[in-house]
Amino acid sequence: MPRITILTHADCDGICAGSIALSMYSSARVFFTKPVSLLNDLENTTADMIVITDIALNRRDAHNIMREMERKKSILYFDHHPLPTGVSEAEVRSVVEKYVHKENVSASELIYREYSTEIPKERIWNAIYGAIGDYSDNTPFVKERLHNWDKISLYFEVSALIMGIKTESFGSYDSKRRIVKTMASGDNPTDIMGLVKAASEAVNREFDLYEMIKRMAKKTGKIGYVKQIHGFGFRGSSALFAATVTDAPIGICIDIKNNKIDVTIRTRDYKYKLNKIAEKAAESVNGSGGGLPSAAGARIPKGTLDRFIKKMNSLL
Ligand SMILES: [Mn+2]
Repeated sequence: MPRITILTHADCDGICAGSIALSMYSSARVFFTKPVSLLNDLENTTADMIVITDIALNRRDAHNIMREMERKKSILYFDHHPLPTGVSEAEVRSVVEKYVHKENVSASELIYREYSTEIPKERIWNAIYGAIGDYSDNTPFVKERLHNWDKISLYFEVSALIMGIKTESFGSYDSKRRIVKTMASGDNPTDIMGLVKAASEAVNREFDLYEMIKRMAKKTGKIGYVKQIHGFGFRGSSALFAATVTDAPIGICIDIKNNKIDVTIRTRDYKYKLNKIAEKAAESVNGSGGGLPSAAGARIPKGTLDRFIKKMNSLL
């Protein structure tokens, strides 16, 4: 039997897309990765076939990743992130067996549509959860199918998933792998022991977080920012609240550790293309950045934060 590995993102869309991939390839092993680790994880994967879902190509590694993809025999790649500058869809397509790429559609919808006739039809729920989690539930495909089910129940399920995985109890890759397996088998997020309780704790923490950010956030130019907010899953909310409380269009949450700085970027104004801004500002200080137009991130070297923020402001 061929050995199959699924490499997916550890957020809601990634978990849902991974669960659809696992419904299709039930013998596969599931691992989580992210754009900055994809190259390394690909190099270390020895499977005969690799399914990649919801992982962007970042500009720094894109060419090495494509070279590695070409070296591997069989790669199926489902993603919805914008391609980095200088990389074309045709180039990616030429190095993989299957490439399904479309922006403004969740990775979960993309992979579900590919396999819909081969997996149980209820897996559409997983696709809908991924789409809602990704703020991509306004596509014609998802909108039409939302009508078939009780929308409120689906939103409850996806809220349990998104908020639950923000807590320590579901922070590990092992616990997220358990969620992927449960959802691949046809169970729902609320069937996962402890997830609903964790989600309700996360909601309470998020209200507390807002109060804290109100006291801590500062503003420079068009950017509201906060530093060193603990709890990994809350960085996106922290960045957004930093924008909200400083009345800035853009908010960032800064996490400094050892010799690198992780920056999470969110906006309240969807006219900005945060992925492009993150990419350019990070590169100006020898870091790397990217993501989605409305939710992006960057990793930059220690000591470059002021220059990074200045560059962001000039790009804005
Ligand atoms: Mn994702």
